[in-house]
Amino acid sequence: MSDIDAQLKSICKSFCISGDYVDSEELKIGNVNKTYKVTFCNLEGAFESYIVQAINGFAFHNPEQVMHNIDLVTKHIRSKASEQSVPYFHHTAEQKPFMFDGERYWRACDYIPSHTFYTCDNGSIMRETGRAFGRFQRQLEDFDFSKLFETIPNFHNTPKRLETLFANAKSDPCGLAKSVQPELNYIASVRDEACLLTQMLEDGKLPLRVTHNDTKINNLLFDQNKHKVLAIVDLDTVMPGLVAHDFGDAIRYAANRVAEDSPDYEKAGCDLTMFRAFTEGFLSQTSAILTETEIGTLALSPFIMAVELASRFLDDYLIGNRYFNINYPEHNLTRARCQLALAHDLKQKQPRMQAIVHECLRLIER
Ligand code: GN1
Ligand code: MG
Repeated sequence: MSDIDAQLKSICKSFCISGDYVDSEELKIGNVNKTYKVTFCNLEGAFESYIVQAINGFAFHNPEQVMHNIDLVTKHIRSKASEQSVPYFHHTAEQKPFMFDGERYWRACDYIPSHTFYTCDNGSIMRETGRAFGRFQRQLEDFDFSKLFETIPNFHNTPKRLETLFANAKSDPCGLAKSVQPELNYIASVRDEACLLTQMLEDGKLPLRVTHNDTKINNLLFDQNKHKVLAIVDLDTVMPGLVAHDFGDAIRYAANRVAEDSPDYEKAGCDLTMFRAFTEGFLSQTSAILTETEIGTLALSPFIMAVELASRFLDDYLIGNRYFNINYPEHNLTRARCQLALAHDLKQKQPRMQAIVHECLRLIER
């Protein structure tokens, strides 16, 4: 048995998972944590698989708080007995949803056989994606967000993200700032607009809610027929936030014509048919709970999320790739350029996107 197999076996035993260890496979998903699918053979001879993850301690300084949030939110959602659920996390003999091996924090949840999308050009899948993230908002509408820790402080504080980027561009620890001057100039030129959500929150114009904060379509598990969402996963960043963060991030990722890190970034852009489908689904679940001001921020939010994430990728590139997992040295730069190309396109499409939000709303209210 390899070292990693022995380690995963022992971690699963700490979570009281019984049966004979069969094997493990590293899943190359997510940009932050390390993820394995681990299979056991139970006493009846059937295979049962689990997702075992090491929480990235650089991104999450307090994994116990991350698991506290996940525990509360998953219990709340499960109590609603909706058709759409969340994964079940196993507990140790001490009733903890995590274990610390002296170096890293680990957790284990049931593996759910399902289908995952990474991009989407199908209207009904996109509508279901909007419904799923909207349903998540609705399921948590009566949850008191003050029970949650802010596990990554200022996660969607765009002004702070930009300040960090410009400060690191100035100190320039790896001598790369000059090579990304056009990207820095673009971000500086859209600074006010990109900071609008944070500004409105500070001005008391927008309410805090419980938000997922990582609403990529690949964080939804679809049934094998690919029609319905079975579960919403990756609850690491569940925190108090703005509805526009979840809406905008979902569009930024799934309605982009190319992948988030595509080197073909001149092709990046928002597919408005997909935007409309997502918006229809999302508002079908949330129109009754959102304020008029919140609805007014939806069309701009994908632009804001694209600029914010571009600044995070660019910042990580400038400081030597310390936060995001990368597959090649310029990976973060490619990601940043792709997000900026998308932002440029989203800015031009603002009037049409605003009109689509209002058309969808009229359809639902009719
Ligand atoms: C990270 O690791 P993953 O893919 O779940 C990041 C998100 C970014 C995303 C971009 C904790 O999420 O904020 O939007 O990459 N998560 C954290 O793909 O920083
Ligand atoms: Mg995530």
